[in-house]
Amino acid sequence: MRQIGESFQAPPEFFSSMQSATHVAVLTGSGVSAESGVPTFREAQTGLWAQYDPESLATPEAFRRDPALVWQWYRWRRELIGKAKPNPGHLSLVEMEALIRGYSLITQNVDGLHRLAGSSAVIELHGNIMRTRCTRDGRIIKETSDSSDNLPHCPDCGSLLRPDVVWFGEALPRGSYHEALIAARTCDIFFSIGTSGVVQPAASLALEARATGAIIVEINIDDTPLTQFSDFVFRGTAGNILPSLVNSIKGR
Ligand code: BV8
Repeated sequence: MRQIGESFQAPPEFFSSMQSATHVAVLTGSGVSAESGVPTFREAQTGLWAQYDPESLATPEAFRRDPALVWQWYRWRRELIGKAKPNPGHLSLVEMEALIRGYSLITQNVDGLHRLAGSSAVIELHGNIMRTRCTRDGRIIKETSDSSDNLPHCPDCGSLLRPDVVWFGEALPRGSYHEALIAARTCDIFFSIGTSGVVQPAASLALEARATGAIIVEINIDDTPLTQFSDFVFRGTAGNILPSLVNSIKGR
């Protein structure tokens, strides 16, 4: 494993691997959106939400127990994310997509910032916080005003609506996860960017890629459980490292 700091140039073997790659898969986590002002998932929350652990709120049990509290949390996050703009990390991944013939962008993030940045084939493993769905039949619903209980209900069947995200204990969207697994198993290089590598099954995708001989590249500010399995580790922020990597690839 080659650990490269924020100011060092990537080694030549990194660029030769990129040049010969026919399929690159990228997995992103909340660290990629941190520089857009979106708090990372395990970062302490602020204000009213500082007393809550996101993992305790992002569950069907929490929603059953107190749907108003969970909706308040999601509305707070939606407002924050609504003001967020893609950062140089997101924009560099759009450029990388244009440089590589086969490219898959898999994200655990629910903020939609990759699409907003211009990435095309984004695989959203954990849904999208800006979408709302009916709890009865799962259809995506355009939210109207809240009813008397100050909660959004389906205009067709009256059932409670929920954010269209995957909560802990819920299965990932079958199609998205299958697509991500295929990308991990068929890529030459797998990038893991801005993720603590804790949440399953997303965290296992890098090991799936490694098992089929892919080169593993980690870009993160901290060590993670994946660091020891990575061929190249770029320690620093995605917003700094990705633009310099992509510019170096373009310049070759
Ligand atoms: C499932 C949507 C089965 C909601 C999210 C015990 C062992 C193993 C697994 C489990 C277990 N117990 C339970 C499980 C399963 C569980 C799980 O993995 N739990 C973990 C916590 C142990 N997983 C599930 O429940 C999944 N479902 O397993 O279903 C099943 C099958 C069939 C039928 C029924 C059930 C569902 C998981 C999805 C949960 N939903 N989000 C919402 O957002 O409200 S996950 C949530 O975590 C976000 O999506 C987030 O993206 C994701 C992962 O976190 P990270 O992105 O990694 O964020 P984190 O803050 O942790 O790390 C940020 C990193 O970035 C840090 O390393 C930091 O250093 C770095 N960083 C910060 N700034 C920067 C940076 N890096 C670079 N640049 C920077 N500027």
